Amino acid sequence: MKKSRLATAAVAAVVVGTIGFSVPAFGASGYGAVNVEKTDNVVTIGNDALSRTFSIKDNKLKPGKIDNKLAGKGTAFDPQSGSEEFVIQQMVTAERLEPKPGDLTSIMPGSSSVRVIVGSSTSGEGASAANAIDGDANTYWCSSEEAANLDDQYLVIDFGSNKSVKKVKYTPRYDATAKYDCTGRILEYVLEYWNGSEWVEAKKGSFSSEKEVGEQTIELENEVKTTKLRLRATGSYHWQNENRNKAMNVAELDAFDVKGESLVRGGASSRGLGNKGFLQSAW
Ligand SMILES: [Ca+2]
Repeated sequence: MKKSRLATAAVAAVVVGTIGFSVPAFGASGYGAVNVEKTDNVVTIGNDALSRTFSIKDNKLKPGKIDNKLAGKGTAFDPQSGSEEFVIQQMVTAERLEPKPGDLTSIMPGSSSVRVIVGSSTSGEGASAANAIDGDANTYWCSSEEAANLDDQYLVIDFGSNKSVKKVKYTPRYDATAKYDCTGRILEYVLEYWNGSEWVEAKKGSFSSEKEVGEQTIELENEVKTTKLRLRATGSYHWQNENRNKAMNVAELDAFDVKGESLVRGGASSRGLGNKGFLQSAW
């Protein structure tokens, strides 16, 4: 059995291609416009001259009956069972920004790629979301400094598949002068995991406020199985008191299983996903 992977959005085009004629030519031949109709799991494409049905049951595209209406009754053709079949695969839908040149633009469902999704990013240069999981403590992501509070600020790590998480390590932004006391250093946090339908609190607590203390560990009492982790700040540092609790920064965030293996950096195919859901950079 021949199988091809198709994006749902391209099914109509493929269906027409499978029929073996072009829509404009067929439509202009005087036998009416070509209509595409879908009833339950059957798609019918055709006009007064010719039509063909396709089954899309079980997310598979399977060519069905060809009906040559011009030749009169009895000229319908049913392909043999299993003659040809395509797998229909849904594309991921997401709000997207236009990608920069060279960036990847779509993510296959079930991909093993690790993605980062954030509530916002500061307009400051070099603070993109991808920096939070690039393995380099010298690069960082920081949420918008324009925010009035921390309510809409978060960083999600999407593993792309189910993982068992036992601990998480957070490293704040570092600066040679301020040390770890940079804008958005997280002082109070809530760590949540996705249970398939909603976010569930895994742990909340405080990070050290010592300016010399960098990487800190959140150890979970019991491992949680999840596809996504979300880190939210409920308290954060700013050198001006009035600007505290408005931004959060992450130089590095990593999650580990019970054996201590990184769930973010474990695979060579890991990727950073930027603001609002498109891949910003690869490493
Ligand atoms: Ca980094």
